[in-house]
Amino acid sequence: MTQKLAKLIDLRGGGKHSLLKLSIASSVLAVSALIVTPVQAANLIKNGSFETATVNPNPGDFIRLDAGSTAITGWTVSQGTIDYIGTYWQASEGSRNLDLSGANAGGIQQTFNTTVGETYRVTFDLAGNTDYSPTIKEMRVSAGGNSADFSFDITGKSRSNMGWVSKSWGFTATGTTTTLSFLNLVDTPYGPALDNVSVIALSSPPPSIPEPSSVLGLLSLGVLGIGSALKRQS
Ligand SMILES: [Ca+2]
Ligand SMILES: [Ca+2]
Repeated sequence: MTQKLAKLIDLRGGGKHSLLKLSIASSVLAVSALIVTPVQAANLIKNGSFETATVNPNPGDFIRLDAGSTAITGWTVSQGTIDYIGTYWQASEGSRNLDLSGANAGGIQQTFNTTVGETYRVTFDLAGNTDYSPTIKEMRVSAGGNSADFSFDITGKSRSNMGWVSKSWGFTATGTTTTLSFLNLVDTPYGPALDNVSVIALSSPPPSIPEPSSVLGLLSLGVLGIGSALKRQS
């Protein structure tokens, strides 16, 4: 019996046990798929960590981008200039991030699909250019006709200890597309630093997570399937 079972579940073989193998494999796959179902809502922002672009800052360097630039995948520089930071200072996530000031107050934006009346949560990581004043960096996030201002104090921070903090804000969509915008509010070359942007729909239905009983049920079905198939083989 043990030998027979071992033989039956050897998926390398072919021939008469194919149907049984398919049945076992399907059960295992079905249960696996349920177990690995992701529990986080999808980020609606493309390239929220600024890791991909048509430019490639060298380590220890950065690249200045002008208004209108779409060099950073998914994003458009909306005003002034920004610095696309390579390894000049510590990123919050991955190896690239932004100084929302290039030589002057800059901004960046991205447009994505939304549902009118739906509420969304924006999260991002904020720090500041530690090279020079102002000590307090100020920036504005806006979407759906609303905005909120955030500040960051660079006191005690450095390029290797940026002190990144996570910020969040919510808005309700007024259109089928929404533009999320980040603006530097102080006209200086040493601006707020931005990384790790995410937008999720708050009222989207929770991902399908099966009750433990239904997982057990599926497992039982799989075992029953194997059992009856074994009987048929006897
Ligand atoms: Ca990043
Ligand atoms: Ca700068």
